[in-house]
Amino acid sequence: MKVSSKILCLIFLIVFIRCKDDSKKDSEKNIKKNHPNIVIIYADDLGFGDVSSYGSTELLTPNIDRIANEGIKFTNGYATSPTCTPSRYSLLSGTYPFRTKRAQVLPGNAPLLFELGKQTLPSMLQSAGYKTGVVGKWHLGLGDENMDWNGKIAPGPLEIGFDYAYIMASTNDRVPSVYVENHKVVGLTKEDSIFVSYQKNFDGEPTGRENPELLKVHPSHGHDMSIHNGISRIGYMKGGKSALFTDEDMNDDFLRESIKYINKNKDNPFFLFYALHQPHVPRIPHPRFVGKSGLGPRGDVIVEADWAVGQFLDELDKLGLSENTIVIFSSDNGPVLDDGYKDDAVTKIGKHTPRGGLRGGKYSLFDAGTHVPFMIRWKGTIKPGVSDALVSQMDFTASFAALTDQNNMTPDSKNILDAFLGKSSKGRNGLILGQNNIMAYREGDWALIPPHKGGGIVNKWVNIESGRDTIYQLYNLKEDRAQQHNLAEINTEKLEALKQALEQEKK
Ligand code: NG6
Ligand code: CA
Repeated sequence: MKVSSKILCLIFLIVFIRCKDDSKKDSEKNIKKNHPNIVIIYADDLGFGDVSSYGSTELLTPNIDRIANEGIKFTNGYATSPTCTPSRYSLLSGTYPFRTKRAQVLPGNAPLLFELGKQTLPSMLQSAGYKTGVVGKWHLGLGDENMDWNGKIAPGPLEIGFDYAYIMASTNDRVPSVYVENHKVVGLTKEDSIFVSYQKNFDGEPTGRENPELLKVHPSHGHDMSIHNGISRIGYMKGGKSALFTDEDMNDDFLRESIKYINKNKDNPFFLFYALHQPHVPRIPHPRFVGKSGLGPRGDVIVEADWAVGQFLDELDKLGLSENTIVIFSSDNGPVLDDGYKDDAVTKIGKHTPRGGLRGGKYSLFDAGTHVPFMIRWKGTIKPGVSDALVSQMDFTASFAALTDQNNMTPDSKNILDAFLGKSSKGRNGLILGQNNIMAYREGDWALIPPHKGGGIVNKWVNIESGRDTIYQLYNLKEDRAQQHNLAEINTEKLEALKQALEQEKK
């Protein structure tokens, strides 16, 4: 090579490296573009009427109310399903639960529910430069068919877009009663491995069925298998004593980890899915909250959760992040009183109405199954107010993709950012509620429940109307919030229109 061509090559190389460097800087610039932090605080089984800003007078939630009063309170906010797993699945995947057969209440040893490689809310935000974390209840499956709780627990949250996870392995009423941090059970030692079965008990291990004398809380239905902390649960487990969580401390554990997470990530845009375990069963408040509500443990754990929300909001203030953080508060499904333990939820309810005048509750296709408290605060950006727009948790992915210049690649999430930010009174057009073949449809002022085979009128274990019937049901929620008048035979035009709209939305 001649000297001149050598010099030419060198110049070319320098130019190339500089260009590459510039484009790297550009993409870093894009990422650092002051996107707001996003926090979703997600209660478990909290009803539309369980929050004082939504009308509760017997049970006060001053801290949750702060989010509603300083932000937008949605009067038509929905989870997609009346149970936990499908609602959480659609929130994180932007996909209707009915598209995935397994998207229903999962046992504690179920493999991860998500299909790897598909966009999720956290993976979308990762692409926008966010640090993403989940703390609290998961209930979306972990690992694969051959999961060993003593080894590496994967795939899980880290494989679907979270950078950090500190989660309850399943639910507080399902074994294993442990937390998982990233890929490992927290506090597990080599000398004391943990074993889990949903088929049969381990030799010599007590159960709630056979050893009620060991219980501090007794089951009312189900929940009579392995005992831990004086509470029998669903499923069997053995060993792992040093790893087992203490129900009384769970609220403090999740709060501590959430606060740690935002402190660690305060210099990045971050996303935190802070999934509270209250007021799901077993309802075991820390002793400092016992008796605080006058409504028994169900009320007490709501007071406890409300306190944690207050601590979390205070921390955002302390870090100077409140103006740059979107805080969402909602619930995964509607309320239930007796959900399997004798915990006075029914006897001490007094005048409190968890469903807040709606019909049904958890597990129900009636409105209270999915119509939940739903509020969004973004101090200094969102003008406080009330919105009647139809909004769903499934729409976070597309809406926050729009906010952060990303593409939504999920099938069902809709960009309703303007409704979320209070700039528009129009949310989504229609919304399918439920999972698999058990569905209802909400559009405008209307709710449609197509006929269902079987399914009792009242789910007798929990004493909640299932909403399922063998005929079409059509309700005008504006005029008839409590769904007392089935208009299917009177307003056949509306019925036909909604039947078609439901079919269209399913596509
Ligand atoms: C039910 C449980 C209930 C609760 C629910 C899931 C029995 C008898 N009932 O099967 O206690 O765990 O599943 O709740 O076992 S959810 O909020 O996580 O969806
Ligand atoms: Ca739930």
